[in-house]
Amino acid sequence: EPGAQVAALVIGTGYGGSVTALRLAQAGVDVHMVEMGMAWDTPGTDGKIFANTTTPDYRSYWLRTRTKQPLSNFLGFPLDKDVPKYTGILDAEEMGGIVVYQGRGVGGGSLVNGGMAVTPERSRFPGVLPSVDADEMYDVYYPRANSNLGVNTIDPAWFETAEAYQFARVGRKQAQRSGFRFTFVPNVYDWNYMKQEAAGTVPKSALAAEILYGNNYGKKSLQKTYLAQARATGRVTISPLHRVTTVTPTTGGYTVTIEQLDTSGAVTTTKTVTAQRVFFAAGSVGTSKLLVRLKATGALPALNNEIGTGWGENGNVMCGRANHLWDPTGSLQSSIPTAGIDNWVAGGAFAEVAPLPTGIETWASFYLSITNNPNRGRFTWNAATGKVELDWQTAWKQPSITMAKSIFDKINATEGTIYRTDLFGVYKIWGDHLTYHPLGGTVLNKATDNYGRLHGYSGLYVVDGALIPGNVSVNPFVTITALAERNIEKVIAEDL
Ligand code: FAE
Repeated sequence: EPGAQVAALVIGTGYGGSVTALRLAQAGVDVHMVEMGMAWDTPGTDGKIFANTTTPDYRSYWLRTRTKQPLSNFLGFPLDKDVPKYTGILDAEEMGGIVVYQGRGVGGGSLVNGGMAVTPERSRFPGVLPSVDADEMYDVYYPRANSNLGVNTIDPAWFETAEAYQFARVGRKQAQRSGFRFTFVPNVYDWNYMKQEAAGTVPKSALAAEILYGNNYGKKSLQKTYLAQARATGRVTISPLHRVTTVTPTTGGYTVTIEQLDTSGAVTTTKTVTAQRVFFAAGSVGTSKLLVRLKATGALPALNNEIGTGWGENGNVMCGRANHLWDPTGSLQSSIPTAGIDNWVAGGAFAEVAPLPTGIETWASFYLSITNNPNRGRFTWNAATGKVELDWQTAWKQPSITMAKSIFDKINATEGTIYRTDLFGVYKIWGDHLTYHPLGGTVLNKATDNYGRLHGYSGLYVVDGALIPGNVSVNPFVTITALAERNIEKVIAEDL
């Protein structure tokens, strides 16, 4: 309602936002969450809430008229197609030198991601978040995050026989023949549900190639975990299709301006509310862009000069390898990855053995590598266009390619195989134009204090992936969740 007052306003409903809302509500605070994407609780024209990865439709992309599939080509043929402009689930945000993929809707990235729930090796943690006490994280907050997210691991015996994981067994065999460490990767997908999918007793989701545009059954997205718990407190309300545009101080808190959108992306109403406290949880890109603009345009001029800096892409780079005809990866591939090749210490790369769930035999092995790319971008305000830009160049991925090659050049040499050149264009080996893991831009202990309190303003907090300085060494959402658990506990104890 116009002129409404709220105790706590949370911008965004991804990992950081969901943890924050739940813990505030449990501490007795009324919370209002504002989410620019849709609620994703109503079936579409085909009776399903989410579209399949193999058949993108109006639900698949955030306000685009043409799909922008991460794997853009197959056998040299472009795969993208026209779709109606709609407030769909996956944003392929083109930011100069990089396409940043992000989830849009209640649940944020948990709606579209692969569910890989990885806690970084403890020895690497000081390199990830140097100002954070590692003992506390590994004794308290990582276990709390894993338990609340519903993280579980594949039954190793089932893995050995499952038709849908032949691609991963081939990946293991080849990794081990080249002397690399192969590890199982935990997930928030319900592995028991997947077993039932394989047995044909329940509707299929992972085994029907659902992933990028949402998952209709077995994945425990935030809607089923943190957000369900938050709603059950009775203290949390969520407004989907509402986008925060401005936050500025007023007596007793902050005036927050919010635009209501229709499903074409048009603004139908503009509202203002007064919030005692505001928690920025719009994701690394969303939070950083908002704060850079608010600082530059005078809404929050006292924010410090660290705002917008220290952004990284978790060193993401993709590639495929061509296998021999006698090494098929299977026509049925689960869309949920379950394993990785760990060459972080020697080569700076951790590679997920990823599925290519096309429904046909491809003789390809596909990998998403997370690498120790040292390059960092920054967000800046362009007064002429009235937009925030990201300073990042595609060439800055070269270290990532070199690190990924530390794994795949060796596997190719051992196996006598070559890279695929048909997945990202014509004669293009490396998917170096994109990231799934934007991190940083409002870094902990720099733009904020060591618990996410923004310097310059009391009552303003950053609680999401924007706090993490660019790289986690593994998939990021467990670390984002655990850090949010740590920070909100401190804020509740000291600030309320
Ligand atoms: P996030 O989840 O992005 O939530 C931010 C929310 O804020 C979104 O719902 C936005 O729509 C909303 N928002 C933005 N701006 C506004 C505004 N102005 N007003 C209102 N709402 C706004 O942030 N990570 C893993 O650990 N394992 C994986 O297997 C994995 N796979 C991935 C696969 C894909 C295709 C993608 C795109 C990501 C994947 N990730 C994975 C990354 C992971 O989803 C991501 O790090 C987290 O979702 C980030 O969490 P945050 O809370 O920072």
